[in-house]
Amino acid sequence: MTLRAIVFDVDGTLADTERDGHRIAFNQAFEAHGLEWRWDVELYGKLLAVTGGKERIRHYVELYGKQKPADFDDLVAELHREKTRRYVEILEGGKIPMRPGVKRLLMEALERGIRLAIATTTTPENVTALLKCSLSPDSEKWFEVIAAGDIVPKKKPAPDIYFWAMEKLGLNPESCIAVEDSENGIRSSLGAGLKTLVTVSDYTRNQDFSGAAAVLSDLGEPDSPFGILAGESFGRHYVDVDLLERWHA
Ligand code: XBP
Ligand code: MG
Repeated sequence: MTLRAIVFDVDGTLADTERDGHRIAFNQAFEAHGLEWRWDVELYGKLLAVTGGKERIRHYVELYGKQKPADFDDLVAELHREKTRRYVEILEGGKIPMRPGVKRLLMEALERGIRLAIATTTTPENVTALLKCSLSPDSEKWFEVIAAGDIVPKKKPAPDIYFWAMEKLGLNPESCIAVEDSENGIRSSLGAGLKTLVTVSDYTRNQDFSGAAAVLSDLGEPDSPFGILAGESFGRHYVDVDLLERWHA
């Protein structure tokens, strides 16, 4: 079957956003609300087991026995709004670059008429800001479908966000390939029936990627080859549309 579309995850895949982006923004929101909660690099790695920022805050409070105020639901919602504001500010500061090969692959795909989409659990404003600040001011329109955040109630690892994106694209999962960085992400994309390429990030390197078409360090560039953690790279050293077609076939 012909490859018609590439569906990208965002956090960890398009850019390394978690440690120096989302994590910092959560801590800033806690501080602004007079809370002593702080997520260091290691703790945040554990909390990433739960996708979705609001869900992650709740999980932390449950797991670490933090005291819940009576208006806990409102607090979570307000903390998360504040966190989103702070995260967008960080992106606007221009300090979170796209990962190697991302811009090159996106542009090649567009030139070759391969359709682009996004399937992420992060908040839609975060995606827009990342694309605008770190990729290109007009890059939101490179993507035909942006499936993000609470648009489906069940976040990754549930396949729902990919089902939603497939429906909007009007494509079968067999004609698409997903690019993910995490175990939760690949469970979601494989669950929806998409072949999946994994580019690992620091937080996800040791996770279980069984079922992946290949597992790489990153997409690579012509002058900076990817590392292969699993799968076949057909003698190639950076990911382009031809290589995606090989994995997809
Ligand atoms: C990663 C996530 C997100 C972010 C935080 O999403 O789980 O929840 O960590 O963003 P993906 P929000 O890898 O699917 O892009 O606070 O906006 O949820
Ligand atoms: Mg991810």
